[in-house]
Amino acid sequence: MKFEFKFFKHCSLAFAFGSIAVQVSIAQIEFTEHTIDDDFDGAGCVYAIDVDGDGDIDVLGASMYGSGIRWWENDGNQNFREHIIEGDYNQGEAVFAIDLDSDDDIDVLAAAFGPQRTDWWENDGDENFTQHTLDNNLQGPTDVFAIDLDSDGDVDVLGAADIAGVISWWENDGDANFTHHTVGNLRSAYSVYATDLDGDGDVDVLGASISVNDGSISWWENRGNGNFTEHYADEEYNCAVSVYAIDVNGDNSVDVLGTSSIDEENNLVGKRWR
Ligand SMILES: [Ca+2]
Ligand SMILES: [Ca+2]
Ligand SMILES: [Ca+2]
Ligand SMILES: [Ca+2]
Repeated sequence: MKFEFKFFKHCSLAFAFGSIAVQVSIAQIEFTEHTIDDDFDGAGCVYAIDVDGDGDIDVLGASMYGSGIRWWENDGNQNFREHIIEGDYNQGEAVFAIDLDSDDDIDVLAAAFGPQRTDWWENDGDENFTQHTLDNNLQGPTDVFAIDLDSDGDVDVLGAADIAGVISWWENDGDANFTHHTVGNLRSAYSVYATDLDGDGDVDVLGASISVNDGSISWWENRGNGNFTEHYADEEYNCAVSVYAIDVNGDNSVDVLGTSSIDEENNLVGKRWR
């Protein structure tokens, strides 16, 4: 089976799942499809950032079927050249990129479900990447994200793990040495995101559960010193596969978006349900 990476001009999000919790109507915008790569088997996740720091946005991808972790270099005119970050990386569920070690270049994070790996790749400044293991104990990792969660000036890592049923974070000591902590338990955790949800200045955590009968969109209030208190954005939201948060309606409070892989009649329609 082949999947393609495509992008849609003027479009920031494309959903492929059964339902979307918040719908935003956009009038009179036309989208033109462009293919970035039509030969990336098992395309499982995509992210975009200026990987090489030349002022244009590049694309990263993780493959679920053995095509590894790759990035596509933008020449400035949206012609993309493929680079392999890691060729041997099966069941890649997630990819994310940020300057993780604070040396002013973009590093890469990824999670692989079956191999039970969460890794990061250090950029040497010329987009030569060296793999580091973040965690190989957490069962069934499904997502990875990074932000300064403890407000100490360095970027920490967040992860969701389906089989372990947990939302984790790894504390950066400032030299890219990471210590594992648990944000909270979440059955069949499938997606993680973090932002200041309650407007008190610290970063809170969101998680989506893909559980068929016990799914939810949960969030954990950051209470400081690595303590988190669980709340629900939606306690009964089965087969949740993705969560994100932003001020959708411009009222200066952050709203939550989620996607589910079931339709209103509880039929499974999502491609990634397991
Ligand atoms: Ca670039
Ligand atoms: Ca870096
Ligand atoms: Ca930090
Ligand atoms: Ca907060």
